[in-house]
Amino acid sequence: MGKNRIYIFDVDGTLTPHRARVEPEFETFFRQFVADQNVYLISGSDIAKIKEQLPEDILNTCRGVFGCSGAEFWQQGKLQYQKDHVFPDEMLESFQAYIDSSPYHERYGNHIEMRIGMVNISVVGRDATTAQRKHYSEWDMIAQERKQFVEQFNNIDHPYEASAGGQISIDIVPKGYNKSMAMNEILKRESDGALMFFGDRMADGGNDKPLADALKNAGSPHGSFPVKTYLDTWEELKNVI
Ligand code: M1P
Repeated sequence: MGKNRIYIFDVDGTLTPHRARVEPEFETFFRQFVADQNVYLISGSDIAKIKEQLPEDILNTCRGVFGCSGAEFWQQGKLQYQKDHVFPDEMLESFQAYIDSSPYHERYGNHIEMRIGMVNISVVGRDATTAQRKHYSEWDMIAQERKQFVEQFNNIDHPYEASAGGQISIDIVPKGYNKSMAMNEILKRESDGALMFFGDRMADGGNDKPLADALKNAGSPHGSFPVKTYLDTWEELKNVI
């Protein structure tokens, strides 16, 4: 492999099961991969949640970790920058109204989470257990509640955008505060880099799409690899080493 190949990984659904810790066998493989290659991570989650999913030695061996869809950047455990934003009260009230009016009636708490540069909203709530998450996610696959919210929200003429990254929630960011921000930040540091991005949400409305699109527009040698689970990621990476 060329020395300038730079790997960028989404976390949930790409390196780990959703909001869960990395599987032990993949962890062993990935620890070595990160040691041998140039790796960046990018998640819609904040650094506290990323640390619940991946061990700190792996995070610290990465060349950098972007949290909050790129609004914060960490290197070797040190914060490099944060790009925060104050969301209008009326918008937050409209999110509460949306949650209250959902036909999905189970609610488990923590429905509107403020993060650096973004808001994460969830009808079932971030305090849902794994089983409760799965239940909502299966319902949502049929009801398409999140997809419809994202489409409607993105059709409104305002300086905000929505995407669905994980299983149960929607991320809202100021327009452009999405994962595509990472491309320029990485190229500033790796000017001869060929960026290879792995993500599980590259379809319309997914939070990996803006970065996949930015890399496509930037053209060769950059590229994206859509995966469905960490097992797909593992298979792809086995071909690299
Ligand atoms: O990193 C992907 C997503 O992970 C979580 O999603 P969910 O709770 O819906 O599975 C959230 O942290 C979300 O913000 C993030 O995009």
